Amino acid sequence: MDQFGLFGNIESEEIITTDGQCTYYPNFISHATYDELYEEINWRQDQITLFGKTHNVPRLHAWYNDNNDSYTYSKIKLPVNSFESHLAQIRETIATKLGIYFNSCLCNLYRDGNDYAAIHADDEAELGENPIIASVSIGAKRKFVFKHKTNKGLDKVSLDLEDCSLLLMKGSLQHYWKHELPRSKKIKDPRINLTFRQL
Ligand SMILES: O=C(O)CCC(=O)C(=O)O
Repeated sequence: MDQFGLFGNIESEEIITTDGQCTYYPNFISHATYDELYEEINWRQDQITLFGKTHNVPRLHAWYNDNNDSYTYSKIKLPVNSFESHLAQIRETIATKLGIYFNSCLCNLYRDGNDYAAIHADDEAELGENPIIASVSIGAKRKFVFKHKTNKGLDKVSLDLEDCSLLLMKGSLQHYWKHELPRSKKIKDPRINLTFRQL
């Protein structure tokens, strides 16, 4: 059972309040479900072509959507999967605690610190004008960095994404800020990231 109701006190920290909003919720989900999610999610290794060279995407990923819609980012078209038990349970926890119901999830598996997400904004047109994205972390603690797109006077903002945490990005954040999960060779353990979205 969730410890907090929809309007209860949830431990949180404001990370960005200028040009969009980003809030960090440590200990958001109560159970570490790494093994179950690892088995349940239909992971893919895709390839990406940059400057004429083809590489493996530096992580595994998978796409889930209620309406059978596929998703394309970085010119990679991800086939759709249907929500199953553990992923659906985490979606319910988010709906109960934050009052937001998501119809989609982009899942990422970072096998160790060599896997990463390059700097980008989640600004695909299908996500709408001001997307709300709830990003759940399970497994190894990883650093996450925001960089403002135009205001060079603003410092980078970085935080550690801990096991069982949730990062909520909303408002105009994707218009003004890019984010990345840098490579970190010291990290040997895997991490699953679930970015719930509304398509
Ligand atoms: O793994 C993460 O925390 C970030 C993933 C991400 O940036 C994305 O899926 O757009």
